[in-house]
Amino acid sequence: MAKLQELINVSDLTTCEATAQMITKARKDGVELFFDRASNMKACPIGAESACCKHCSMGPCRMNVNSPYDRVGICGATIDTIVARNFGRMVAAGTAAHTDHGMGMLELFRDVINGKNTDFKIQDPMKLLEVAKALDIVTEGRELKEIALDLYAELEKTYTQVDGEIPMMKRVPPKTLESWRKEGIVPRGAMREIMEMMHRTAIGVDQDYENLTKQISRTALADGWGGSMVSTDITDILFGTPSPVEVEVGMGVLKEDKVNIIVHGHEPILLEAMIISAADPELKKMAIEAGAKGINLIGMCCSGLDALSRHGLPHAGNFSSTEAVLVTGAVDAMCVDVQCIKQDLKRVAECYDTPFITTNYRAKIEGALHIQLDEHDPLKCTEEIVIKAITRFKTRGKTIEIPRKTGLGVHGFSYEYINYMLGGSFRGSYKPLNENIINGRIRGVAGVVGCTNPRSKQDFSHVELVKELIRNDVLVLQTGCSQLALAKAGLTGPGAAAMAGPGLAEVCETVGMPPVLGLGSCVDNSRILIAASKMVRTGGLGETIADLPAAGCAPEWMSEKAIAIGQYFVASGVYTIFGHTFPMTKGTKFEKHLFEELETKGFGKWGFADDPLEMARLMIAHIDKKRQALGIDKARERVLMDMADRRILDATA
Ligand code: NFS
Ligand code: SF4
Repeated sequence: MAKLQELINVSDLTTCEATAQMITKARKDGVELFFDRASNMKACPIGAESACCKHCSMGPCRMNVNSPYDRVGICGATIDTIVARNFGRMVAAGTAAHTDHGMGMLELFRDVINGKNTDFKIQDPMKLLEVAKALDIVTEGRELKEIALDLYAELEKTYTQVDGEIPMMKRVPPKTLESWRKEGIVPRGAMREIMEMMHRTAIGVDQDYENLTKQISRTALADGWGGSMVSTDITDILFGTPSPVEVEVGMGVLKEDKVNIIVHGHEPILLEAMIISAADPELKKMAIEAGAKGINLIGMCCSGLDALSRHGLPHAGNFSSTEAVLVTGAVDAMCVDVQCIKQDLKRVAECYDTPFITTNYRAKIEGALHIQLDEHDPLKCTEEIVIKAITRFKTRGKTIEIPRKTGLGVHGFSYEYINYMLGGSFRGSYKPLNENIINGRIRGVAGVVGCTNPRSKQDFSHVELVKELIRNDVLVLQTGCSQLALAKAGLTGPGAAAMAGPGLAEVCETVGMPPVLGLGSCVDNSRILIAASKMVRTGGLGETIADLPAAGCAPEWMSEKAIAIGQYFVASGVYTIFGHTFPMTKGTKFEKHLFEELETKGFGKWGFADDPLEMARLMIAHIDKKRQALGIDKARERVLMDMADRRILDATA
């Protein structure tokens, strides 16, 4: 163990008590975690500003981050070309991850309707009809299977369509779509957009940062309004549309007397199959015969968020806690599929005799046990994993330490449920939300999303930012690892309304909702797009998404997927702030383009801040600017005056 580790205070690495406890235990056990490596390995300063190009073997070419225009690459590429190309490739990679995941869900949907997979069935036919109708598929007087087959064929275009607009463009507010048409960025199929993005960023192709930006937006839109949106809708159709459910989160959900199985990754099929296997009476009996009180299935990261929203399944933590949870020694198996799975999980699992199993042919880990999950017969894989976990339970060592802390919160707010919750079952509508924004009780809406990162104190910025936003009457929508940060901190329960400003608190108390609404995994950011689209269509808040008093933030991001998400929010009209680092050389034309010029063209724009209170300040200032442009800033002043008046009255009473 490096000496340095002793010097780094655990409280500087995380605000998650359970993770802190496990970092301390890992140090005692002599087990290195990614926190230690992040502390010991300095980020390359040129790479951090994205000022280096290795797209051909004449290079790699490194620019000077302090005076970026004093040289060009061997081929002549300028700093703007280099940074824009690097950024474009991040967007392409992020989009590929979400769309490949979505394509997998669509294939599963096809197999279920064709009877090739009999373990699953359509859980939400109403949603199937709703999505079909939104895409102009005839539903009247037709069999569900017929409609489903048409829907499959239509949605496949999201990925494969060579030319023309993808189907989900029908859901975009008309004026927003018009601005995309004008700019030439309405996406075709994601495969085409990713291919073109990769082509245009190769040596000697597109060397105009503004032109590159168009393809960057087009690719990202093929993710948000394409691959991710299809993934969310199909997952809802297959496994049920979430509605609010109370869930326990944090490492305290591990049970000393049960067989603990962790599922970590992103594609819902593994966890859905695991839910069936964990409930299998024979396997349960086997667990009891092994001396356990039962099988305790737990999710992590986005797989976990999917199952938490849909089934109320307990969740052990976000990205920065996936190694730490193994340090408890109480995990009897960890199985993974794709994305955000640190290679070192295998080694940490070995240190604690935990079986670590990869299940997807696209994501093997050298030396790790692989049990392939066959989409046509998924239970074969998951049953085997449960048996392995039971075997491990029997031989568990004595050095188990489970942090006691858990958080309780309400999650599973689909955009459909927001509709119902605010409008009531018979007149479900976004009107009450819009009205409360117009009258100023709700100042605006913020999406706080994204990863945690060992270079940033875990959960700290997420929690402080959200606290500040709700204190200022901003309603917060959440997805991804951010949602878990807030859930652990206890801000996703109705009790959190007490921490909100007077206007937002009043709405939350009337409706009985928390001021922080968890919408699910990262592909479920598409729910935020649909909600924004509904707000525009409902009226009173402008004609495009860019007119809404709304802003987004990923304060502790780390994945290329986050960059793709950020770009589709920006292209959709949202001011989007990223924290702690940004892959951008300062003082470049490309930076100005993303951070200022896009907004003048009617899009959103990028922002950056390191401090959560500064992030909140920028977001609130933007929301207020939009309120002013809509002419509803006066209404808010009145509401605040009313509150002040009331307080004076109370004081004099
Ligand atoms: Ni999103 Fe999910 Fe978490 Fe970041 Fe990774 S789990 S898809 S990328 S780290 S939020
Ligand atoms: Fe250097 Fe140009 Fe090759 Fe990039 S593409 S490595 S800038 S020569």
